[in-house]
Amino acid sequence: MDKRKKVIFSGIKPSGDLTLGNYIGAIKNWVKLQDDYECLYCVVDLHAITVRQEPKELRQRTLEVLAIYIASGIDPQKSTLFIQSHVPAHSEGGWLLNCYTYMGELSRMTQYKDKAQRYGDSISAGLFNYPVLMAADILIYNTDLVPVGKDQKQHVELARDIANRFNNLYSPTFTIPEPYIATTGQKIMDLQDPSKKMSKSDENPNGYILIMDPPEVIRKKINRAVTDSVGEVHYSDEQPGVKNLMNILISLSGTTAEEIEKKYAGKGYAEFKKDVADAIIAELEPIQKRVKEILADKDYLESVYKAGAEKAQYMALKTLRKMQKKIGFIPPAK
Ligand code: AQP
Repeated sequence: MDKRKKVIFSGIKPSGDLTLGNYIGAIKNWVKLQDDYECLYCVVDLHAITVRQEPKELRQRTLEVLAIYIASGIDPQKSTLFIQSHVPAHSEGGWLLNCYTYMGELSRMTQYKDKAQRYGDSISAGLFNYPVLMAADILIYNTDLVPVGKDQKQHVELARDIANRFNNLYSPTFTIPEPYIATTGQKIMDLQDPSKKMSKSDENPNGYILIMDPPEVIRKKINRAVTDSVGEVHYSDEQPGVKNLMNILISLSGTTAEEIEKKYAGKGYAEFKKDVADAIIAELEPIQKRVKEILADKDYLESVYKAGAEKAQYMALKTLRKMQKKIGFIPPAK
């Protein structure tokens, strides 16, 4: 019987300060997976530079993201925590896989099409190619499951296609990964425009809540969150702003939509919004405190990402060497 724990790989780009969307949609779920799977959680700095980053901010954010992972409950003793650029096999594997990916496939990626519309000709080649780097991230660890939001499913499917192509051309090399869409952990929408997802690079700070936002800012943003003129707390697509706030409350407090509807029946939105803000603050305050402690202890943080990179590199190199051998490269002399 195969006793190997299934491998999970996931990461977040340090391309902006992390939002409540990243927390509910990704990190909170990752914590739950640690006991049952072999988990690798990465700060994907190579992905962040597909859009221009200020070097000083990128450095600070990369460490802050790692501190947020740990403060949220990801245990470095159970999961492998590392910074993507510390494991060069990601870039090398990405280059190799580029040569087994078609321009047509990449042009069909919805996220690329959206961004190309926004940036026009000034879109970087990195943004076009990034799904191939993501395929390498996944395949070099022989990942079984990739926890992603629905928006990323297409990229995992591309990784599967590339893996199958390589396996068929040579011989079985990669595990074929599956997207793992968590049943809990909703897609959190923008507070000012609930038709689009909450994003850390949004221009309007009132649209998102940051994991590190102080309590008074959280209250202000929830108070300003767009609702409607219905005046009743209903879980309905007709009331997307209210539905989004309910999803936040459901994800954080474990209550159900029915319980929430009953509790606020005939009460308007003020008390409901206050309780949503309270739930967010109760969840984030202890995390914020811990993040600050972790960031103040540079030696500890360094020991975590050093050990993580060593373990990740060991796993990744095994696959990379296999790829190189099958392609026909001469192994380096010993
Ligand atoms: N609003 C969201 N609701 C639920 N899950 C979300 N995720 C992001 N936003 C939400 C999940 O977070 C993980 C990694 O995100 P990422 O930062 O690497 O990329 P992203 O999805 O492009 O996030 P942003 O905030 O929108 O980044 P920018 O603005 O820089 O492009 C994924 O698992 C994602 O599903």
